[in-house]
Amino acid sequence: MAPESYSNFIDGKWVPAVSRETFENRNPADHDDLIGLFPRSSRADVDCAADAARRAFDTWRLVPAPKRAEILFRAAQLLAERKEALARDMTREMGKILDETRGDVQEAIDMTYFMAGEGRRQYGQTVPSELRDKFAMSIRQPLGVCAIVTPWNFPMAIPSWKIAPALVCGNTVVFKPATLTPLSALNFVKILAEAGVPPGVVNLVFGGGGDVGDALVVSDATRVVSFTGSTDVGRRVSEQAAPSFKKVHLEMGGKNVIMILDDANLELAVDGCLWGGFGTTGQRCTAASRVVVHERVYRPFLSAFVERARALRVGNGLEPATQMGPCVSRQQRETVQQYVDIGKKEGATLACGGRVLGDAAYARGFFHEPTVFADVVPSMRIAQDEIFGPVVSVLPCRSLEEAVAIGNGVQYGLSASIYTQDVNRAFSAMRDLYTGIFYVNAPTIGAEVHLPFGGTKATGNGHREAGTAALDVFSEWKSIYVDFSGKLQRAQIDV
Ligand code: UN1
Repeated sequence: MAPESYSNFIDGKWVPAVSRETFENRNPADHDDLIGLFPRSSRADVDCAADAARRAFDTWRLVPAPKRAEILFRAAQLLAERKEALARDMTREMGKILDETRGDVQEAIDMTYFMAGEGRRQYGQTVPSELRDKFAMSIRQPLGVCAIVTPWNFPMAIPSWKIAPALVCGNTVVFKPATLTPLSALNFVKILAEAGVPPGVVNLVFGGGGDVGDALVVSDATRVVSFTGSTDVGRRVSEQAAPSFKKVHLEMGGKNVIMILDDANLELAVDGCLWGGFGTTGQRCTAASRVVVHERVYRPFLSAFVERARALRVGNGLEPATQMGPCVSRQQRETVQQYVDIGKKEGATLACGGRVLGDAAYARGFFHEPTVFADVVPSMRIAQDEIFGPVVSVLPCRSLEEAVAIGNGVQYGLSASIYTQDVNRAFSAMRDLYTGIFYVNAPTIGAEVHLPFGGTKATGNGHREAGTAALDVFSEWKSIYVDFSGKLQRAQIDV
């Protein structure tokens, strides 16, 4: 049977790439399973999409925000109705277990409802004027065409974090999803169209970063670029966009820390580290890839954690018993293998895992054992680099101060967490960890859609997505002065 062939979505129509070229989408748990062929697009396709988005902006920006929001509300309802099928498609194309892909779709539902609510808010300010018979106020205005470039690890949640606020603010969109997860992107855009998003308002262009992504970033038509992915690519996006002064929102790497103090509830901490470290096979920017443990509880923590990591059931995410799916691709698993070698060479203790799972049941997928390195020193690369796989580094510490210093001692600043029963120490760590997100007695993952999401240092460039903070990415301020005195009134003149 010929594989299913999918199209780009430009100006409300499903169209192949101008070149007619395609790429394959395969299941990482079973690479014999070909999900479909998707357009390998290029600059010509991006130009068509950007042009459609530019034209659509002229009318979409004038649709009242509460009306735009009604369309989002309908989209959220459709997502909720089809949640199970969407989650299954997602597990099939990127591997994480069904419970997690259900959570991914749920985040998209939550974000779309949340932004639908913003259609009736988007508050500005009304302030007293310096002058009599004059009003002073500010409103949010849309910027135009937004380039939305998203990763494969949250194939529907992250697109929704960007597209829903972009639309409710009155912008139009050209969306380039990761080549590893095109089906979930297509499912999301189909639902938006079905909910009533007019032609040209959301355009979907499949293809690689070097072709489609770069063309979008440099296009004269795009006024915003919102990118989630690696720090290296984010730096390139930033450089390419700089000459045109377009707004760039970057959400990049993480090397997140869980700090476990000597008074922690260890059972809870072990659970948190397991979920934070190996959820999504460690392929989250919020993954708890470092665990810093007070020396008084280091040994008991380590043995309990290793025992639980060893017992994790790895397999196809579509099977209900599976607790951890495959790496998303062969390349991603190779990166994991390289870091296992690096960790061993650096002198860390391989406490469990460390091997590719390749025999019988695993032969057709990109499986890797859950891996724990112990006695890790902060300067080691496994404690510094974002690995994006099922590898957790455990480091000993002697005090809260040392834990905080280790926590801050990386180039990233996304998420951090502390396990302690002491409210004073929890608050002081919360203040001193220079990250965008902080958790107490919970792992580094699990951010909710109505609070700002993002990080400091090499994780971001000062913006946040999610919550009302996202409106700041997708709108800009206009200050308005209305003088109804009927005569010349002069501000900024000494009287
Ligand atoms: C990501 O890994 O890029 O907080 C996003 C979390 C999820 C989102 C992660 N809600 O872990």
